[in-house]
Amino acid sequence: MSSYSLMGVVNVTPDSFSDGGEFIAPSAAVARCRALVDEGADIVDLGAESTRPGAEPVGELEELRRLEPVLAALAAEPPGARISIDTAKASVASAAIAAGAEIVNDVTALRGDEAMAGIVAETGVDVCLMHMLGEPRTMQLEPRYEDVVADVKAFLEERLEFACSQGIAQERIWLDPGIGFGKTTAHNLELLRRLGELAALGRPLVIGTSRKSFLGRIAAQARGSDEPLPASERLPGTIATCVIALERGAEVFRVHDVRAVGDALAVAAASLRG
Ligand code: HH2
Repeated sequence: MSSYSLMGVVNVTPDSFSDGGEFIAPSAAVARCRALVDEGADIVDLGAESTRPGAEPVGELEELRRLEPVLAALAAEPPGARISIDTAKASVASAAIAAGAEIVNDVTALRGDEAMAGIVAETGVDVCLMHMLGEPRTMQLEPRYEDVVADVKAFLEERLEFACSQGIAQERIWLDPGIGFGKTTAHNLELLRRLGELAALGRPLVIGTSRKSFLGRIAAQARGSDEPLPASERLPGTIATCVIALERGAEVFRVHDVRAVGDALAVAAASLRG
């Protein structure tokens, strides 16, 4: 991996928190993948089940129905970036890998489907293991930690060990603190501030702050307003947090706005290098 990678988000969903419904038509999703690659995405992360707070789970058949035409079109004409599949279901990961996906982004960190670890091990793809407290439907109801960074670190360490015990090569594993997944604004900020403690685990760190609601809450507060900024106005906060995360060792940036974040990270990286 170069010093960092840009992972562009493509949500083939009717209900994602920032772009739900925009890319549910297969042609729109495929066009979005190609546009994000033009913007500089090294990876496109395709997902067909929203994990926003309060989201209801999507069945396997529906998830496959949304993804299959998109995967087929990308297999017929590869987009020029690695394809990642954002799913917790082994059957969906398997279909995506058969169509050319090289990364499994599992927000349950191999806890959602007991067949997932085996699929990842057998196929030798990369896998992102993310921390989440609880499940999307309920995760924002008063999340509590002893010490959020220590708790997330212990979880990721345990999941890393589990993945290796299932035959997944350590070099294939990426880790993600799961910004916004069962976390308050204070938890998210502390994870960002102390990200170096997670980088010490020695595996590439993925960070996903893009357009998340805590950014809208902080910016609104600074303006003296109680009304959080909408997702469409959270790009400045996304950039600020990505730059901080880069400085603290993150390597993969999962974002909706690839061009803008890419430009910001290029300048930040050049400054950090001196
Ligand atoms: N965040 C979301 C989804 N998948 N995967 C990783 N590894 N890290 C994240 O932070 C992460 C993720 C939520 O964002 P989005 O896909 O835009 O929304 P939704 O879940 O509503 O589709």
